[in-house]
Amino acid sequence: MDVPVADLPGLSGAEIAENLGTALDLLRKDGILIIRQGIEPAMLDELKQMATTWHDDFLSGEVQNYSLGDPETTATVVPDINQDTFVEPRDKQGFRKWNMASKDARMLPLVDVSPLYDVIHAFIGPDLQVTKTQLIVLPPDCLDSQFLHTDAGSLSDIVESMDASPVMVSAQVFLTDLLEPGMGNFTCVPGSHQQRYPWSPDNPTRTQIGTVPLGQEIPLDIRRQVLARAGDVVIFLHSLWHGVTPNTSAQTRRSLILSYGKSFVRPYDYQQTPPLVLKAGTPRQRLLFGDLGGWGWQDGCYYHLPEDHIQTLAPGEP
Ligand SMILES: O=C(O)CCC(=O)C(=O)O
Repeated sequence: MDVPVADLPGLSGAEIAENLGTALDLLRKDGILIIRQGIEPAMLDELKQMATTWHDDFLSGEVQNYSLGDPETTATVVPDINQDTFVEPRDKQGFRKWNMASKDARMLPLVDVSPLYDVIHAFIGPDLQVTKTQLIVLPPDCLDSQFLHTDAGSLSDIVESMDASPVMVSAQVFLTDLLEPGMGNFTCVPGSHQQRYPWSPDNPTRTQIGTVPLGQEIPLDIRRQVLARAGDVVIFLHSLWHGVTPNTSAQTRRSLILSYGKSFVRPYDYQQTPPLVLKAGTPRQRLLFGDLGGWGWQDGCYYHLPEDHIQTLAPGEP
Protein backbone atom coordinates (compact mmCIF):
# COMPACT_ATOMS: atom_id res chain seq x y z
CA MET A 1 0.00 0.00 0.00
CA ASP A 2 1.03 3.63 -0.38
CA VAL A 3 1.62 5.74 2.72
CA PRO A 4 -1.66 7.59 3.38
CA VAL A 5 -1.82 11.36 3.16
CA ALA A 6 -1.83 13.11 6.55
CA ASP A 7 -5.09 14.49 7.81
CA LEU A 8 -3.44 16.81 10.32
CA PRO A 9 -4.77 20.28 11.10
CA GLY A 10 -2.70 23.22 9.88
CA LEU A 11 -2.77 26.62 11.55
CA SER A 12 -2.14 30.00 9.94
CA GLY A 13 0.11 32.63 11.51
CA ALA A 14 -2.99 34.59 12.55
CA GLU A 15 -4.48 31.55 14.29
CA ILE A 16 -1.22 30.94 16.12
CA ALA A 17 -0.99 34.58 17.20
CA GLU A 18 -4.54 34.37 18.52
CA ASN A 19 -4.07 31.10 20.36
CA LEU A 20 -0.52 29.92 20.86
CA GLY A 21 -1.77 27.39 23.43
CA THR A 22 -3.74 25.50 20.74
CA ALA A 23 -0.61 25.29 18.59
CA LEU A 24 1.44 23.92 21.49
CA ASP A 25 -1.29 21.40 22.37
CA LEU A 26 -1.28 20.09 18.79
CA LEU A 27 2.51 19.82 18.82
CA ARG A 28 2.42 17.93 22.12
CA LYS A 29 -0.30 15.56 20.91
CA ASP A 30 0.88 14.74 17.39
CA GLY A 31 4.60 15.55 17.70
CA ILE A 32 4.16 17.71 14.59
CA LEU A 33 2.55 21.08 13.94
CA ILE A 34 1.83 22.39 10.45
CA ILE A 35 1.97 26.16 9.98
CA ARG A 36 0.23 27.11 6.74
CA GLN A 37 1.96 29.89 4.81
CA GLY A 38 4.23 30.69 7.74
CA ILE A 39 6.83 32.42 5.55
CA GLU A 40 6.07 35.79 3.89
CA PRO A 41 6.41 35.88 0.08
CA ALA A 42 9.50 38.17 0.03
CA MET A 43 11.46 35.93 2.40
CA LEU A 44 10.21 32.83 0.59
CA ASP A 45 11.46 34.17 -2.75
CA GLU A 46 14.86 34.91 -1.28
CA LEU A 47 15.15 31.44 0.26
CA LYS A 48 14.02 29.77 -2.97
CA GLN A 49 16.72 31.64 -4.86
CA MET A 50 19.29 30.66 -2.26
CA ALA A 51 18.37 26.96 -2.49
CA THR A 52 18.29 26.99 -6.29
CA THR A 53 21.67 28.70 -6.58
CA TRP A 54 23.34 26.28 -4.17
CA HIS A 55 21.85 23.28 -5.96
CA ASP A 56 22.80 24.65 -9.40
CA ASP A 57 26.36 25.11 -8.13
CA PHE A 58 26.32 21.52 -6.96
CA LEU A 59 25.05 20.27 -10.33
CA SER A 60 27.78 22.25 -12.14
CA GLY A 61 30.47 20.82 -9.84
CA GLU A 62 31.35 24.05 -8.01
CA VAL A 63 29.96 22.86 -4.69
CA GLN A 64 30.30 19.38 -3.20
CA ASN A 65 27.62 17.31 -1.49
CA TYR A 66 27.53 16.88 2.31
CA SER A 67 30.77 18.02 3.93
CA LEU A 68 32.88 16.89 0.97
CA GLY A 69 35.37 19.63 0.16
CA ASP A 70 34.14 21.58 3.13
CA PRO A 71 35.48 19.81 6.22
CA GLU A 72 36.07 22.96 8.21
CA THR A 73 32.45 24.02 8.38
CA THR A 74 30.64 20.83 9.32
CA ALA A 75 31.58 17.66 11.11
CA THR A 76 28.77 15.74 9.47
CA VAL A 77 30.21 13.07 7.20
CA VAL A 78 28.53 11.22 4.37
CA PRO A 79 26.43 8.54 6.04
CA ASP A 80 27.17 4.95 5.03
CA ILE A 81 23.55 4.63 4.02
CA ASN A 82 24.01 7.16 1.21
CA GLN A 83 27.59 6.31 0.14
CA ASP A 84 26.40 4.36 -2.86
CA THR A 85 24.65 7.35 -4.42
CA PHE A 86 27.93 9.27 -4.81
CA VAL A 87 28.93 7.24 -7.84
CA GLU A 88 25.64 8.25 -9.48
CA PRO A 89 25.07 11.34 -11.62
CA ARG A 90 24.64 14.48 -9.53
CA ASP A 91 21.12 15.07 -10.77
CA LYS A 92 20.06 11.83 -9.06
CA GLN A 93 21.72 12.57 -5.71
CA GLY A 94 19.97 14.11 -2.74
CA PHE A 95 21.88 17.33 -1.98
CA ARG A 96 22.44 18.17 1.70
CA LYS A 97 24.37 21.09 3.12
CA TRP A 98 24.65 21.69 6.83
CA ASN A 99 25.62 24.88 8.64
CA MET A 100 24.01 27.08 6.00
CA ALA A 101 24.12 29.93 8.52
CA SER A 102 27.89 30.01 8.05
CA LYS A 103 27.60 30.07 4.26
CA ASP A 104 24.74 32.33 3.25
CA ALA A 105 23.39 35.39 5.09
CA ARG A 106 19.94 34.85 3.53
CA MET A 107 19.53 32.01 6.02
CA LEU A 108 19.78 34.22 9.10
CA PRO A 109 16.39 36.01 9.18
CA LEU A 110 14.65 32.63 8.98
CA VAL A 111 15.86 31.44 12.38
CA ASP A 112 13.79 33.90 14.43
CA VAL A 113 10.96 34.70 12.05
CA SER A 114 7.41 34.84 13.39
CA PRO A 115 5.29 32.69 13.81
CA LEU A 116 7.87 29.87 13.62
CA TYR A 117 10.07 31.38 16.32
CA ASP A 118 7.11 32.27 18.55
CA VAL A 119 6.11 28.59 18.67
CA ILE A 120 9.67 27.35 19.19
CA HIS A 121 10.35 29.86 21.98
CA ALA A 122 7.08 29.10 23.76
CA PHE A 123 7.60 25.36 23.43
CA ILE A 124 11.28 24.99 24.41
CA GLY A 125 11.47 28.03 26.69
CA PRO A 126 13.97 30.91 26.76
CA ASP A 127 16.98 28.61 27.29
CA LEU A 128 17.20 28.14 23.59
CA GLN A 129 19.69 27.93 20.73
CA VAL A 130 19.79 27.05 17.05
CA THR A 131 21.58 23.71 16.69
CA LYS A 132 21.38 23.15 12.91
CA THR A 133 20.64 25.00 9.66
CA GLN A 134 20.38 22.60 6.74
CA LEU A 135 19.47 22.71 3.07
CA ILE A 136 17.98 19.60 1.47
CA VAL A 137 17.24 19.16 -2.23
CA LEU A 138 15.66 15.95 -3.53
CA PRO A 139 15.61 15.73 -7.33
CA PRO A 140 13.13 13.65 -9.34
CA ASP A 141 13.98 9.94 -9.00
CA CYS A 142 16.46 10.71 -6.24
CA LEU A 143 18.46 7.55 -5.51
CA ASP A 144 19.01 8.09 -1.77
CA SER A 145 17.78 5.33 0.54
CA GLN A 146 14.75 6.59 2.40
CA PHE A 147 13.95 5.45 5.91
CA LEU A 148 12.04 6.50 8.99
CA HIS A 149 14.23 7.72 11.82
CA THR A 150 14.46 10.00 14.83
CA ASP A 151 16.83 12.95 14.74
CA ALA A 152 20.30 13.98 15.73
CA GLY A 153 22.60 11.01 16.27
CA SER A 154 23.02 10.50 19.98
CA LEU A 155 19.73 12.30 20.67
CA SER A 156 17.86 9.80 18.52
CA ASP A 157 17.35 7.38 21.41
CA ILE A 158 16.04 10.08 23.75
CA VAL A 159 12.27 10.03 23.98
CA GLU A 160 10.55 13.31 24.71
CA SER A 161 7.94 13.52 27.47
CA MET A 162 5.22 16.02 26.77
CA ASP A 163 4.68 16.62 30.49
CA ALA A 164 7.93 18.57 30.60
CA SER A 165 10.20 20.77 28.55
CA PRO A 166 11.48 19.27 25.26
CA VAL A 167 15.19 18.97 24.47
CA MET A 168 15.23 19.43 20.69
CA VAL A 169 12.73 20.44 18.06
CA SER A 170 13.13 20.85 14.29
CA ALA A 171 11.33 22.90 11.68
CA GLN A 172 11.13 22.07 8.01
CA VAL A 173 10.44 25.03 5.73
CA PHE A 174 9.04 23.96 2.35
CA LEU A 175 10.35 25.93 -0.63
CA THR A 176 8.44 23.98 -3.27
CA ASP A 177 4.85 22.79 -3.49
CA LEU A 178 4.20 19.18 -2.52
CA LEU A 179 0.55 19.06 -3.42
CA GLU A 180 0.42 15.33 -4.22
CA PRO A 181 1.84 12.27 -2.45
CA GLY A 182 5.08 10.76 -3.76
CA MET A 183 6.85 14.07 -4.38
CA GLY A 184 9.48 13.59 -1.66
CA ASN A 185 6.94 14.51 1.01
CA PHE A 186 7.80 14.79 4.67
CA THR A 187 6.47 11.57 6.22
CA CYS A 188 5.95 10.63 9.84
CA VAL A 189 4.06 8.52 12.34
CA PRO A 190 1.94 11.11 14.17
CA GLY A 191 2.09 10.59 17.93
CA SER A 192 5.26 8.43 17.79
CA HIS A 193 7.38 11.11 19.51
CA GLN A 194 6.54 9.62 22.91
CA GLN A 195 7.52 6.06 22.00
CA ARG A 196 10.98 4.64 21.67
CA TYR A 197 12.07 4.14 18.06
CA PRO A 198 11.94 0.39 17.22
CA TRP A 199 15.68 -0.33 17.37
CA SER A 200 16.66 -3.86 16.45
CA PRO A 201 18.78 -5.79 18.99
CA ASP A 202 21.58 -6.26 16.44
CA ASN A 203 22.26 -2.50 16.37
CA PRO A 204 24.06 -1.96 19.71
CA THR A 205 25.48 1.44 18.69
CA ARG A 206 22.00 2.54 17.66
CA THR A 207 23.14 4.06 14.42
CA GLN A 208 20.48 5.15 11.96
CA ILE A 209 22.88 5.89 9.14
CA GLY A 210 24.61 2.51 8.85
CA THR A 211 24.28 0.50 5.67
CA VAL A 212 20.80 -0.89 6.27
CA PRO A 213 17.76 1.39 6.07
CA LEU A 214 15.98 1.19 9.42
CA GLY A 215 12.33 1.14 10.34
CA GLN A 216 11.29 -1.17 7.48
CA GLU A 217 8.94 -2.95 9.87
CA ILE A 218 7.05 0.21 10.82
CA PRO A 219 3.66 -0.45 9.19
CA LEU A 220 2.79 1.70 6.19
CA ASP A 221 -0.74 2.28 7.44
CA ILE A 222 0.41 4.23 10.52
CA ARG A 223 2.69 6.52 8.46
CA ARG A 224 1.40 9.73 7.01
CA GLN A 225 2.82 11.87 4.21
CA VAL A 226 2.29 15.61 4.47
CA LEU A 227 1.00 17.68 1.58
CA ALA A 228 2.38 21.20 1.66
CA ARG A 229 2.72 24.41 -0.29
CA ALA A 230 5.89 26.45 -0.59
CA GLY A 231 5.91 28.69 2.50
CA ASP A 232 4.36 26.08 4.80
CA VAL A 233 6.40 24.99 7.81
CA VAL A 234 6.27 21.81 9.88
CA ILE A 235 7.61 21.87 13.42
CA PHE A 236 8.38 18.43 14.83
CA LEU A 237 9.93 16.78 17.86
CA HIS A 238 13.32 15.13 17.26
CA SER A 239 11.84 11.91 18.70
CA LEU A 240 9.06 11.78 16.07
CA TRP A 241 9.60 8.83 13.69
CA HIS A 242 9.93 10.63 10.40
CA GLY A 243 11.51 10.61 6.96
CA VAL A 244 10.61 11.29 3.38
CA THR A 245 8.79 9.55 0.52
CA PRO A 246 10.58 8.81 -2.76
CA ASN A 247 10.28 11.69 -5.22
CA THR A 248 8.61 10.08 -8.23
CA SER A 249 7.38 13.45 -9.55
CA ALA A 250 9.01 15.55 -12.24
CA GLN A 251 9.69 18.38 -9.72
CA THR A 252 12.81 19.00 -7.67
CA ARG A 253 11.93 19.27 -3.97
CA ARG A 254 13.75 21.99 -2.00
CA SER A 255 13.47 22.63 1.71
CA LEU A 256 15.34 23.92 4.74
CA ILE A 257 15.53 22.23 8.13
CA LEU A 258 16.33 24.19 11.26
CA SER A 259 16.84 22.54 14.63
CA TYR A 260 16.58 24.21 18.01
CA GLY A 261 17.61 22.85 21.37
CA LYS A 262 18.06 23.76 24.97
CA SER A 263 21.11 25.96 25.34
CA PHE A 264 23.02 23.19 27.15
CA VAL A 265 22.76 20.83 24.13
CA ARG A 266 25.84 21.01 21.91
CA PRO A 267 25.10 22.42 18.45
CA TYR A 268 24.87 19.89 15.64
CA ASP A 269 26.67 21.62 12.79
CA TYR A 270 28.92 24.29 14.28
CA GLN A 271 31.22 24.62 17.28
CA GLN A 272 31.50 28.36 17.64
CA THR A 273 29.24 31.13 16.45
CA PRO A 274 29.81 31.21 12.66
CA PRO A 275 31.72 34.38 11.61
CA LEU A 276 28.95 35.26 9.15
CA VAL A 277 26.42 35.26 12.01
CA LEU A 278 28.69 37.53 14.07
CA LYS A 279 28.98 39.89 11.10
CA ALA A 280 25.44 39.92 9.74
CA GLY A 281 23.21 38.66 12.56
CA THR A 282 21.02 40.70 14.92
CA PRO A 283 21.77 40.45 18.67
CA ARG A 284 19.02 37.81 18.96
CA GLN A 285 20.36 35.78 16.04
CA ARG A 286 23.91 35.99 17.41
CA LEU A 287 22.76 34.79 20.82
CA LEU A 288 20.78 31.96 19.21
CA PHE A 289 24.09 30.80 17.73
CA GLY A 290 25.89 30.93 21.08
CA ASP A 291 27.43 34.42 21.08
CA LEU A 292 26.97 35.31 24.74
CA GLY A 293 28.13 38.90 24.22
CA GLY A 294 29.42 40.61 27.36
CA TRP A 295 29.05 37.40 29.33
CA GLY A 296 31.64 35.62 27.20
CA TRP A 297 31.68 32.15 28.60
CA GLN A 298 31.33 31.79 32.38
CA ASP A 299 30.79 28.72 34.54
CA GLY A 300 27.15 27.75 34.39
CA CYS A 301 26.22 30.34 31.79
CA TYR A 302 24.25 27.87 29.64
CA TYR A 303 22.39 26.64 32.72
CA HIS A 304 21.58 29.82 34.67
CA LEU A 305 20.54 32.43 32.17
CA PRO A 306 21.22 36.09 32.88
CA GLU A 307 18.35 38.56 32.53
CA ASP A 308 19.78 40.17 29.36
CA HIS A 309 19.90 36.71 27.71
CA ILE A 310 16.21 36.16 28.40
CA GLN A 311 15.29 39.64 27.14
CA THR A 312 17.36 39.33 23.97
CA LEU A 313 15.80 36.00 23.02
CA ALA A 314 12.19 37.10 23.61
CA PRO A 315 9.99 36.87 20.49
CA GLY A 316 8.61 39.98 18.84
CA GLU A 317 10.41 42.77 16.98
CA PRO A 318 14.15 42.45 17.70
O1 LIG B 1 13.53 15.84 3.93
C1 LIG B 1 12.64 15.48 4.69
O2 LIG B 1 11.44 15.69 4.47
C2 LIG B 1 12.99 14.79 5.95
C3 LIG B 1 14.43 14.97 6.24
C4 LIG B 1 14.80 14.33 7.50
O3 LIG B 1 14.12 13.48 7.97
C5 LIG B 1 15.97 14.74 8.22
O4 LIG B 1 16.81 15.46 7.67
O5 LIG B 1 16.11 14.35 9.38
